[in-house]
Amino acid sequence: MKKVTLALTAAALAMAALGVQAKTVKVTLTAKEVELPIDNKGTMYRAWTYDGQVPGPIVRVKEGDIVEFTLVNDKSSKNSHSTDFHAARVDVVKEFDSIKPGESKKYTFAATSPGTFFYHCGSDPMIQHIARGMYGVIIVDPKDENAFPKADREYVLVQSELYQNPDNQADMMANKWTNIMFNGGIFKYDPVHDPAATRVLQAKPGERVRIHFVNAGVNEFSSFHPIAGIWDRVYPSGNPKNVLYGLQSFVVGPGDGAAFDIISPVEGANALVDHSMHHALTGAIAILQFSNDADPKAGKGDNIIVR
Ligand SMILES: [Cu+2]
Repeated sequence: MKKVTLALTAAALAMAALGVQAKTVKVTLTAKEVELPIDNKGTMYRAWTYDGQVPGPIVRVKEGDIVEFTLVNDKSSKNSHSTDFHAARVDVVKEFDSIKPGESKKYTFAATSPGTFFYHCGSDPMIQHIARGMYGVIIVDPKDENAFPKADREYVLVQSELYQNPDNQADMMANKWTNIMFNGGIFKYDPVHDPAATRVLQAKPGERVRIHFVNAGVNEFSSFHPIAGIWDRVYPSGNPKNVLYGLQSFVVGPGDGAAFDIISPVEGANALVDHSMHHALTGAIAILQFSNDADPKAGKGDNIIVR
């Protein structure tokens, strides 16, 4: 308890220095080892997850918030787990260390930088904990609500690699992946390459669509490109102070993130891909369908990740 109070005080002081009234946001994630589908046919995979989902739940806070984070390692787990938030500035040894099955751990950090950040398990061997699915996205919205042009819709996409045998670390170290996935599924949002796919991303022509993109890796870089579109703006790390205009592709390395804005003047489809072709053609394609009939709820609120 004392530790938490001290950490809170330090975080509050950091925010006071920024002249920000800190709000405390409680976030709890539970490490769970479960079977999950990795394609549209329902092929199951022995995943390690946060809250039984890959990617884990989206954590969304505002710049200046104090995040009071609790990790629970479910008692059914067979492994120790941990959480590394890229949006945090803390002590790696104290805050990011592992807890055993049945244990829980709390730490606190100040969300001082706005952006689209990766979070992941850092327990040994980290390559396996991430590759099996222990990753997600924390979005820190800027405290200045006008820092970004307003997005009409937002989507989260996390890129990752599929290693056929989740117990084979040697294959992970040797980069012997078989598929590249968005949001934990092969061609999850691509009915063109997989007729079993039932989901796409949706928007209307003229709308500003913001893709919060994270590359969970574990090894491959992503050359993220909208086929038949142009990124109107790209914000490296998702920070509104980092802005690039009119890009065809932008490279996001393993463990990195960025926000991508796109606007289509016409109805029709764009295909969001990792333009490294052996990545795209093994699963890293997501259709963004622009239609005047787009579902008004898609890409808003809790629907910014299409499960
Ligand atoms: Cu883990």
